Amino acid sequence: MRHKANRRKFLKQSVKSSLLLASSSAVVTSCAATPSLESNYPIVVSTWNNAKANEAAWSTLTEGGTALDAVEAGARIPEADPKDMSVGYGGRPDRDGHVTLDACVMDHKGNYGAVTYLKNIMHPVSVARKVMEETPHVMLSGAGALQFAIDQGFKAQDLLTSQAKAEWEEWKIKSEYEPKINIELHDTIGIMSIDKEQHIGGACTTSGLGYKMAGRVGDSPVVGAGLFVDNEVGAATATGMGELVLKTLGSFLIVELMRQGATVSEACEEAVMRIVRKQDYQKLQVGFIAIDKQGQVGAYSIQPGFVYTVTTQSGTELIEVKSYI
Ligand code: SD4
Repeated sequence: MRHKANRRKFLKQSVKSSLLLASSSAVVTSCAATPSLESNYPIVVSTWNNAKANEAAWSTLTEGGTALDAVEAGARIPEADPKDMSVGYGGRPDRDGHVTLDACVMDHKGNYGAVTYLKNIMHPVSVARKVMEETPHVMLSGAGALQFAIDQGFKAQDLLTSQAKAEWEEWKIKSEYEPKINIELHDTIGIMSIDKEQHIGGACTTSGLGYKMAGRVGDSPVVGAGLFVDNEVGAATATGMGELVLKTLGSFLIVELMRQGATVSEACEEAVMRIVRKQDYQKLQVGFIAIDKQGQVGAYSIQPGFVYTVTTQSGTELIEVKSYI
């Protein structure tokens, strides 16, 4: 079993690293800053098949934008796309027919901003950035988030498209709530970038699980769950069943494991293992992607079918992810 062999290797490494961590605080910095052999940045990485988002992010980088500018520009692409039914405009509604959005951003200084349960605003990622930059808070929710967005000049509009409405009406006939694995292979976008200054930025945006209960908030806007960036170490983001990610804080875990010496892939695999060891995972999907400070990318998921998109100077590639099942 490959994952067992990897786990043994990783656990050995992590014991070694925790010994180091215990013996000297200076080692923490050197661990964190230990460069891997190859540098692979500027880079943009996103969950699922999000080539258009990566290309928008890449253009932003090439025009001199920061990693944060890049991930915001990237995330806005599926948010505005009515065909992407897991993000922004055209997203699947909750069981009462309301499209409610969660999003966050995090920058290389460790700043973070988020919105949850936001209705009627096409670009929650940009509102999240405004929360980060223009308020003394990190998270605004519901009516307060909407009021803030409007005060900041965002336009309120109906986000329920006729297609999403028709599917919801069909769903209502039986009203059976069952999250679907890998819906149409494009889903919540988690996007991370390293710019030419080697600064890391990340964003995550979603309409959450289709037909969720009114008021439900998932992992995507929660720091350490749907996204975490630490400029000394790397970044991670999650997609899939948010409840599983929230119970294990996978993105924070991945970054901390990398800090202690795990490779990007080992860290992602361990985050999945934390879920499968404790939770009922058989019918659910969670996928993680991560980058280290040098731009090395790793990923792992519970179920097969998860992919991610990576863009570097050599172009854009879609990568299939190894899974536990
Ligand atoms: C959530 N994690 O709201 C999001 C949904 C998602 O792929 O990522 N779907 O739980």
